[in-house]
Amino acid sequence: MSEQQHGHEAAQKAGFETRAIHAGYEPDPATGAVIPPIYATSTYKQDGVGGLRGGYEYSRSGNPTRTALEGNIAALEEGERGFAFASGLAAEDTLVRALCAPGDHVVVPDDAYGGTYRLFDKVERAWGLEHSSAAVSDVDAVRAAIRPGETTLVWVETPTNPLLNIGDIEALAAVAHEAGALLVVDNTFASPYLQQPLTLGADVVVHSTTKYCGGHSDVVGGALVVRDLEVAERVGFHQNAMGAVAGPFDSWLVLRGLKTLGVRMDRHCDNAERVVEFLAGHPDVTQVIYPGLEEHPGHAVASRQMKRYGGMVSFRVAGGEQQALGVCERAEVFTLGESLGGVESLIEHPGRMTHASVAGTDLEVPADLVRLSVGIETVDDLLADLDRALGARA
Ligand code: P1T
Repeated sequence: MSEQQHGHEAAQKAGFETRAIHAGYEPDPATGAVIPPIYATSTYKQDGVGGLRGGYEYSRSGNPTRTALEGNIAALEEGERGFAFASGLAAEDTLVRALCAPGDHVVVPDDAYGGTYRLFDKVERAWGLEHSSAAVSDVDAVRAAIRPGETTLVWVETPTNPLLNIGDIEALAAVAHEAGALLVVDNTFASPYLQQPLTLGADVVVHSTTKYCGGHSDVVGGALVVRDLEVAERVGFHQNAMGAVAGPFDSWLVLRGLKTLGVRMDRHCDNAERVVEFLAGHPDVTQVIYPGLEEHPGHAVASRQMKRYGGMVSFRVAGGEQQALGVCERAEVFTLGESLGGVESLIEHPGRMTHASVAGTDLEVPADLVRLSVGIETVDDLLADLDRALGARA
């Protein structure tokens, strides 16, 4: 591993925010630049055949800006190695092909990002990988879905997208390991600031860095962090062999975003808590879903494994799908759009938007469901916007 991949030794052991700002990169010895340059280069001059400077040969295989990001996110997740990809789904596909073979079986969540389920159901299945779905909040159901000797991965999101169910990472890791499978946790909703699955026994963390890691809705990216060197080798080989890498500019944007992850997440959480309180008191809201609520079935587990409960809030509205669509369309400060985790608040209708691809499957979501990505604007403006959007009947 290069010097940069490990970053500054002290930064690795420091507090979260110090690691977020320093890990993965040391000021450039030639210029002192405190921020890694965007190395917009496809190839590198060799000092004689095979005489590589810093191990760099070709930018699919390695690029210093990407290396800085990979070292940083590995330090934040307390993993052995990080890998940056062109999107969350590219990271997922690379991971599956690195760790599974045709004929294997994986357990996937029965509530997850629709695109993740579509990847397993429409792409990996055609490659020969079978899957069964189980509720991540039900450890016994996950155990029952495992096929001993065939299941190579147990795949979990926690909190899930969009229903914010909570999986007990420690218990799920034990169940996966008992059966000789690895536990993969998609940590996109929590971000490494709120939860570090590798420290709880997970083997691989997946991120759509498009979301909280990038944090500004200006980049699409993905990442994997692993804690085992053998898994790292397989993932590294496939990252290069499959080629869905993060480019240098995208890597730079995600790295810049990560530096402020801690302060952003705290404000996302503060604002989400106020939004939850407001929605819980609104007569047209039939259910508020947030792991921070005591009545949430995953509250105790979330309190144990998460620092706070995050910036995502889902709720169901009286009046069914038409009213839910109306709320989405009437909101103004909350922008109607897919994605999440940026500084600006977003609102969406999962059934028609992010989860349209799972209609008719085990993963279908309620039609009266609205999902919020609560941003870091002035919270009173967010509450007034929701009040206006909910107030008028369609
Ligand atoms: O969009 P991409 O960067 O490829 O990441 C896919 C992905 C993976 N995992 C989770 C938990 C996700 O939420 C996503 C993407 N989700 C959305 C675009 C969304 O609006 O829910």
